[in-house]
Amino acid sequence: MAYPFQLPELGFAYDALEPHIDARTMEIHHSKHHAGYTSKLNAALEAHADLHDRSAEDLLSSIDSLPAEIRGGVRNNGGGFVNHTLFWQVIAPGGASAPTGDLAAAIKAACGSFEAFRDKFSDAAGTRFGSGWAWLAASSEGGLKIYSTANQDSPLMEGLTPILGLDVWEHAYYLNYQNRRPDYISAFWNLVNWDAVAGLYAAAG
Ligand code: MN3
Repeated sequence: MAYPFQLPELGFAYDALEPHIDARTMEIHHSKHHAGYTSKLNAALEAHADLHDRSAEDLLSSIDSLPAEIRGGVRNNGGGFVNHTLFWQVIAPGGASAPTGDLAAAIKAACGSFEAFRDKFSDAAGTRFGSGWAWLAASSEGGLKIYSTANQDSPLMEGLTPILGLDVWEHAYYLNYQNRRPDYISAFWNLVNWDAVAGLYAAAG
């Protein structure tokens, strides 16, 4: 997908993730926040026709080579566009509770066990100060990195492919969880679409 970027549709209803993520939060998150990043990304790129054939992922991967006057706008809003597009892909109602196959083996190699991976990811999400994301990201060699970024920064900006992300901005959970970010993180594990994450991992190699 290239300019003009369009807000992707959710693959499920706003209330499909209840009780873990409530319908009102999903509606605002998708139709207001994600829509806002999308329109602001388009606005940043409007006068730069030479960039109109580039994917948002490609723009983030080469963020340092973009014109200085739009670098911040693409970093924040291109990041917001791409990060939320991924987020809606990797959460779903009623998925498998754990990965299988190559992804399961890579997680075990990186962390020792699935439980240890979950603890490490949850810790990254819980300790990110302020707004940001927790990530499971893959290198082109198949290695995995578990960490967090600030604001809308993407693993693409450091040459990694994000395959699982958790939004820990307050707008992602505040209506239902208020200040209880750890409860939101715990609930997230009920929603991970491991088939989608495995597909992204296979494509990243
Ligand atoms: Mn968000």
